Amino acid sequence: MTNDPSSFPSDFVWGAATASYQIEGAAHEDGRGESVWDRFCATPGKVRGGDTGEVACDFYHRYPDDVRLMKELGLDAFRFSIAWPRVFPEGRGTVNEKGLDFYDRLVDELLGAGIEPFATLFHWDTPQALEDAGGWPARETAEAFAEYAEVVAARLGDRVRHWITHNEPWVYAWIGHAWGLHAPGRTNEADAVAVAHHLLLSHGWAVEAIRRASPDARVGITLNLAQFYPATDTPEDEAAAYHRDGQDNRWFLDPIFRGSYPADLLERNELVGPHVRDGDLEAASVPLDFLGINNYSRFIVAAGADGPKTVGNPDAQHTDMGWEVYPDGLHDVLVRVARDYEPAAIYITENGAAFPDVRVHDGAVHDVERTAYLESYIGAVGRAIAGGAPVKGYFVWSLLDNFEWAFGYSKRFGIVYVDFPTLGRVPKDSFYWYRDLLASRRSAPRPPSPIAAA
Ligand code: IFM
Repeated sequence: MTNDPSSFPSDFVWGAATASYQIEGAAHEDGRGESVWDRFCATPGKVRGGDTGEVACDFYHRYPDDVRLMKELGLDAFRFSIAWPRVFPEGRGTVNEKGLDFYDRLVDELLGAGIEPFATLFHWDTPQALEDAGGWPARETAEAFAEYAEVVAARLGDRVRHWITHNEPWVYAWIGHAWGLHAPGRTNEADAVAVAHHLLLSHGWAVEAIRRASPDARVGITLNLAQFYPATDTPEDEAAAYHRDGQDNRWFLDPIFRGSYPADLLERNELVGPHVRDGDLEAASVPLDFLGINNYSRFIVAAGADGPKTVGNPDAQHTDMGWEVYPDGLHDVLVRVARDYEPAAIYITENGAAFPDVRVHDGAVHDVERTAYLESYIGAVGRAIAGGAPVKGYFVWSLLDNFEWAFGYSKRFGIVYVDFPTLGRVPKDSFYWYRDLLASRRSAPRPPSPIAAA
């Protein structure tokens, strides 16, 4: 059996994850300001089918029902993000109390249901006013983020114990600023490097701000990490894989855990140099309580005439995102990060799969592939724990089908199906599988505690 209960500690946290723009809707309610994603969605041709997050899953209004679903699922924890433009409609300055009130209500609802809130401060919805003033390529945005972190932690820190500063800074920096496929849609490598630096810097400042406001807080950052495997064992392919690992993984892991950028990425170091001031890397490497890891797939890399190139594995199963299903990749990345960076703790803050789900005649969603995916990846987590990785929790992405960024509503990641025309929720078979897994963990026999045995 892949999911041996004994490989998961009894205090392992089982959760589900979401993000503000992807589920909340209520884009114009209670004083929320415009975010870069509102602007991006309103720009023709940027998001598939012209979809937007205006309504999304309407979680803003339906959260009590969704928390009831979470309770039925048996979640220990729920990961959500806070929409910065709800709290500061103009990015900084006057606080919008009604925006904070929403998260107050959500946190109380979760705690009332016995579910631990894990709050992410930034899951990509930068206030448009800050983008207009220079955005993340400008250092002032990092300062604004630290102010925002302090205000939110002061309001919620008496009840929220787990905080994540940023979600996937690589994605926000590169896909949003070099590739132009995400908001704010810039296409400049130098901007992406500056953004990454300011995200790292603001992360460090925010950790301090959260701890000032809430001394018992446990704070971390979430990175998208994947293993890069050389296509062959030639030195060229090995070097190509190491290079890609540097660009995507080490460019964030090294500053956070070692206080330096990886020296082998020469062009990147030239670009970042002008942005790095004395003390920045000390700030970015503030000791953390945990590292969040989002993982979905792996990459195979070969040396090419124009540099490293990612090659596919046509024999493997792929999800609706075109991502290879490769649970060993999660195992390998966990073991490698634990060995090379020794984080105090790791949470898998996202893992899951999009498949083209349909409701059949009985109204149910028989998402056999997602269930198999989750089972195999959770099995990989168990093996990584047995191999010494300090993994303390796992959050499935996602609780609900939701707005999948540039793909709009065309990709379904939820374990709960959302019928977008009616906004009705239909738990999929994977929901019931996850519910039963969580229930079986709770009832699994535990080794006698040393105190009881003494
Ligand atoms: O939907 C996203 C999420 O916002 C960040 N991590 C990856 C998910 C799937 O693409």
